[in-house]
Amino acid sequence: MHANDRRPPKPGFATRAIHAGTDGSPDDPHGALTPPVHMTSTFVFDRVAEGAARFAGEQPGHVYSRISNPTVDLLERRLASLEGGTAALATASGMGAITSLLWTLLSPGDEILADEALYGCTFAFLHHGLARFGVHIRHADFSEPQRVADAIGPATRVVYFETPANPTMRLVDIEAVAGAAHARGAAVVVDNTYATPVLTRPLEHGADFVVHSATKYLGGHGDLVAGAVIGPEEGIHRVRMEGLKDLTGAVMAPLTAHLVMRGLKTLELRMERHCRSAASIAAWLERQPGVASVHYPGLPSFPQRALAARQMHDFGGMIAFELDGGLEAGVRFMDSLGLIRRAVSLGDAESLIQHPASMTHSTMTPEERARHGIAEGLIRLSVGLETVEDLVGDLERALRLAHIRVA
Ligand code: 4LM
Repeated sequence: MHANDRRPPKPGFATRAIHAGTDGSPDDPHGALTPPVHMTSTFVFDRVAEGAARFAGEQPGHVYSRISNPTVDLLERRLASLEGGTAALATASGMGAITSLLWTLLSPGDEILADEALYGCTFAFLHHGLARFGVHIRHADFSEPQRVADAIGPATRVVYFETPANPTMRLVDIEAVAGAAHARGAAVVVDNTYATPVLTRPLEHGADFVVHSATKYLGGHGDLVAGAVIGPEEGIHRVRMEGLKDLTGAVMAPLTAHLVMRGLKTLELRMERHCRSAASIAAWLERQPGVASVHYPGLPSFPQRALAARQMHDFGGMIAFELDGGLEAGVRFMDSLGLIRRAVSLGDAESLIQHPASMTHSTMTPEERARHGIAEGLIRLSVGLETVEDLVGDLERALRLAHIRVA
């Protein structure tokens, strides 16, 4: 750094996860360390003219908490900083984020091109929601960027994917797909729920918008449902004023914003443990003779290992695997677990296990799952923060009880 450069260096990720969005002084008249939770629906205008000016966008300031709220606003500034965007919009759920964004970007006659593997309710929103309102839905195998380039047509407005994808763990090369989409004038939306901004920042690779289920790693404690959209200032303003305010109304409550900010303080720390434990559990699972396949981006056997190493800072806390004996063996095994909880959702301190075909992806028909690469016997494990030896012990005991061969 030049000796005369007085600008402070850009704070690191963990510093921003704790402080971004504030100017360094307490946001509270009493000097409280943690920001106040502004539990209010509406905001008082001094005079009618002031209210009119705020409604017209001629004067800054809050109007009504379906549009903005100071506590939610602080979370939004923090999320924008962590994802490397200029603005963010917090929502009541991940689905609230996805629906608010896509209803803003798409009109009847437009087309959305999406990857094959997607969270089940996102798939359902496309096929049973948007499709009913005249939006055309198409899928391609996004693990091959050329297939995306070939599939984009003149009506394609949005290119949409998850990386790693729920539940298959397949990755998408964000830069290559964004290049193909932008060459044809389509906006790129990436669901970054699995990776989190600790591991991948899609905007830095050329994506236009990032969406999150903040219910998962961002909140991190299994005690809330929340979502977010991050992107450019103008685009986020449109999503706020059209998608959120008038179309979905999927507004985040101030107390939820407070809880997500509490979770964010330890996000980087938690991700380190999630990644370390998941890497050793994936390697252990792969060594068991009765385990037919393990899908984890950090394994040498993972087909997209090189892309994972290039695009992700670490390999995440999610593992998908199949057992010899398929679905029937998988059910026996999951029912034999003690410490690891049978539940949907992910990214919590508690390790959670679930069966996509009958749970998160039961929104798809068996034919749709087969077409989109989701095996009926696939098991999804969200590796939590418990002592890793205890998790391995639980998995080993359950494999033995289910009569599946262990090493
Ligand atoms: C689950 N997932 O997989 P809300 N995007 C992704 C997701 O995994 C989810 C959402 C959006 C699961 C929920 C039961 C990649 C959700 C939707 O649930 O609306 O916050 O997020 O187990």
